Amino acid sequence: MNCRAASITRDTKETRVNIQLTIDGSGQSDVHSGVRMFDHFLAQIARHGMFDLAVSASGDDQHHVVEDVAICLGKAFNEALGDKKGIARMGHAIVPMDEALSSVAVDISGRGAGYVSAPFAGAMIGELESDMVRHFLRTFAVEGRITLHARIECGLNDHHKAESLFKALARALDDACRLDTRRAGDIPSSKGVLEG
Ligand SMILES: [Mn+2]
Repeated sequence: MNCRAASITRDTKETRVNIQLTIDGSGQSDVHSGVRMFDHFLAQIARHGMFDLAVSASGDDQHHVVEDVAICLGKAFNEALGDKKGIARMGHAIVPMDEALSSVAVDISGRGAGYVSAPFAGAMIGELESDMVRHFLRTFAVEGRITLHARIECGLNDHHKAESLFKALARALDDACRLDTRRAGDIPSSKGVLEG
């Protein structure tokens, strides 16, 4: 099997981001964005998706850093999946964390769109602006050319709500990216192509 991996670098006046992603990994992560709570949530994607993920990011503003990490992570998935031959394509997960419950469904469709319902009680989760969770998911979906539906179903604690959402994202992506040997390398679309 080819190594499904990508390295993405983005260098602008606002941020510098480097991401290395291995789809068929072991859940290892090395994440440094300058926003510890964001690092914590990104690490969940690797750990529970069984991806290997290295993120190095810095910038002038938290909003810019989160946005540009989302852009680069989306591009990394899109590039690492290549022509998407043999992948399961769709995946979903419902993941609790204590009183919180989140659901994520993804379709690696070639059409990027994020539909996110993630209400938080407070403006901040640790040092992460709460609304950045929604912005991250939508930007990731667009750049990854992934159709993504993400919902916090219930919960009281904002940290629990966000963490269950990232864990559900991880499990859904793992499911959708897996190679289905029954497809024998076919592209899982009646059109014969998954663009992007
Ligand atoms: Mn936590």
